Amino acid sequence: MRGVLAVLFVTACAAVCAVEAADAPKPTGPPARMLCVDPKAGDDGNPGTSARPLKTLDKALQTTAGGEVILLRSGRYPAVTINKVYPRTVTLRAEANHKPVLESVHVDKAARIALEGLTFFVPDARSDRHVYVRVNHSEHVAIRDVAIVGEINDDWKAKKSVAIGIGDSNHVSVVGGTIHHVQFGVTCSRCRDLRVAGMNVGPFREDGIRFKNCVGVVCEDNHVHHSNKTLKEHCDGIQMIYWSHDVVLRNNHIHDVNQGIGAFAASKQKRRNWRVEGNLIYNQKNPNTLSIFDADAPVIIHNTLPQAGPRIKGCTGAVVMNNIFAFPGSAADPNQVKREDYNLFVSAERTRQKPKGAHDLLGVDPRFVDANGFDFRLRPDSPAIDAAAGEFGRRKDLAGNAPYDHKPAPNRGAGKPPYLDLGALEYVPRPTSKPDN
Ligand SMILES: [Ca+2]
Ligand SMILES: [Ca+2]
Repeated sequence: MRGVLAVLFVTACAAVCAVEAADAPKPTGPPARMLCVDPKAGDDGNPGTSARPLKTLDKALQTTAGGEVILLRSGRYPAVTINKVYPRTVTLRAEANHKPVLESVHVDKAARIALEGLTFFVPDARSDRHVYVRVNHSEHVAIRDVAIVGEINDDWKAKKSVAIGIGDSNHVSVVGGTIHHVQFGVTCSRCRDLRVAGMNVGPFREDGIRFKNCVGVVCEDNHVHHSNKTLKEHCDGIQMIYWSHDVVLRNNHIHDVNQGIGAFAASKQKRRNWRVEGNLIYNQKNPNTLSIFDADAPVIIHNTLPQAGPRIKGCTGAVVMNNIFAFPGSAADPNQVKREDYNLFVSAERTRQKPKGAHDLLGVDPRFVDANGFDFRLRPDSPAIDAAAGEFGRRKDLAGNAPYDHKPAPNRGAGKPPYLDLGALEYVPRPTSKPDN
């Protein structure tokens, strides 16, 4: 069943990438100049053409004035720093059918840089805390389809490393890559306008994706899995330390971690404008599966927590709607929750207070396809189908499916559309040709 979800996620990631491509700024002016780098056959005295490539990435960066695509051919590249503000985007891209492998890229006080399709490796003589891609004091940086592979050996959990570390930067996107065997996957501190989407992160040691003191975060369609469960401390799929404002955590698939989504005590100011939508979290070690603390009016909708309830603490005016939870957890604290309704609670046990929504379902089996096999899609006879409040502008789910009107199920939901499903995965008929139907 993991395979089923894996297929779902390929679809989701493809959708994300398509959206991202559509959002990318359209090139203006003359076509981008190409500069070729070949660390084996190149020469820095060459003009950088396909027939006569440069040898080093440093030389290509010195040659660049802005707007170029630097095509990297197979080979190993030492650590490089990019510290120019370019007038047009400079793209470092793996040439087709080539696999350039880099030690690290440091984007420092720079602007308009794109990294595409690059692979990063562990240097032979590594520092104690290796950062593969570091972005500091920069803006308009796009990191797409990178592969960052840490040390795959018995002691990888003891090594300190950050796959992608972003600090004090604006307009940065990390889309569609793979990260594993590192301490932290993607960390972002004191940034504005961030997008982390379609990433596959795991296994990792401490946090998969982490935000601290950021404004304007979209974190969606990520698959974050397998933290180091032997550590007692906070090891979250997605962790938000201190405050961050204007945050969307949407359609993330998180499993086999210590904790799922953790937004714990914000000491200095309450979090503002949070939307936690459509996340599927299971096989967590600690009870902190979805913890939202110290937020003003967070909107918590369409999440599926088949083995847990949410923890809402120190919040005001929370909206908790359209979720599937194993049990109510602390979601029904009347002092913190403004609206709670249209949720399905599998079990009435461990209930601190009774759910207060008139349309909440309590002690009801959601009829997952195969809960033991971790397939948390809905069966066609699920009571969660066409039963949600449709007023929150829910679009596609984490499998890329739009709201679907299942004709045999009465539309018991409210608002528009009245046929939205509870939880993270919208029911859609599966192709009849598949053998498991
Ligand atoms: Ca539906
Ligand atoms: Ca229907």
